[in-house]
Amino acid sequence: MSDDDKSGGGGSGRRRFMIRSAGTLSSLLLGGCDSLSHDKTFQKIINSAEDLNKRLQPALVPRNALAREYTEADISPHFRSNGTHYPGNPVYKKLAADNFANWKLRVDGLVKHPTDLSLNQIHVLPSRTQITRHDCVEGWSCIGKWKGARLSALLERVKPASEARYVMFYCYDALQGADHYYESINLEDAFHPQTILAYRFDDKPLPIPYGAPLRLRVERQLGYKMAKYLKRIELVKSFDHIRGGNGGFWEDRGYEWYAGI
Ligand SMILES: Nc1nc2c(c(=O)[nH]1)N[C@H]1C(S)=C(S)[C@@H](COP(=O)(O)O)O[C@H]1N2
Ligand SMILES: [Mo]
Repeated sequence: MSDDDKSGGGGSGRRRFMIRSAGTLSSLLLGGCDSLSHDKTFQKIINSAEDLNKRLQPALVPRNALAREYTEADISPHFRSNGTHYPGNPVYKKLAADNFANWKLRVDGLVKHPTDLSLNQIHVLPSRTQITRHDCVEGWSCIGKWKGARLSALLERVKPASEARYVMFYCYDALQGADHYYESINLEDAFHPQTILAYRFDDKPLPIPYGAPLRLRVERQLGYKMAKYLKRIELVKSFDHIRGGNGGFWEDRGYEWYAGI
């Protein structure tokens, strides 16, 4: 295995408690992935929880704190799949039928070297393997083992321009009338050691329900940040002009952008 940085972490007990309280508040308020998002009172509550998160998070989480990691014995017997389980569009179906041999990841936007990478090219980037807990905003968690290319390694290769501030992820699946799922993270999370583009799950090639052939893992945030079925990565200065302007599919439907746990 070509990974390192296996130590756990996550900060002192008190700090963790405070962070968890802020996270729990928003999880209690966030009922499920497809309800409440158009309710005005709900929106107000979410916005205040978001303010709380934004104020606590930078003060309490050291820049590179690692999300907790688990052992093989902790792995959930069944890992739930959520949101899209199998993108139904013909383009994705064709890629899947060819075992993703013709799939490529487009990386562009504010980078010096825009590029298209095949899965094989992604497999040879510096990687990391991690057993982590996935927390969905709907209130369930599963522990699973992921292996993927470090997003930092990919970014070092394409060289972000100095104006770049966020990494946008665009996916193959359409849902609820939106043409594609999309998400974003800031550069600090993008360069975090546990942020990987995962291509293996449970020591096997990433199965379709979990986002084949490539999905984001960003372990200090909730599940909806972790875009599956990746198609394109774009570095941007701001996401104001992208779809609803809130930086993600669920964010455009009322969820907070920084979904810290
Ligand atoms: N492309 C895409 N990515 C997605 C989703 C989705 O519907 N489409 N759902 C999100 C949500 S809400 C969760 S909890 C996780 C679920 O990941 P899993 O299916 O591996 O459990 O994926 C996230 N990423
Ligand atoms: Mo989720």
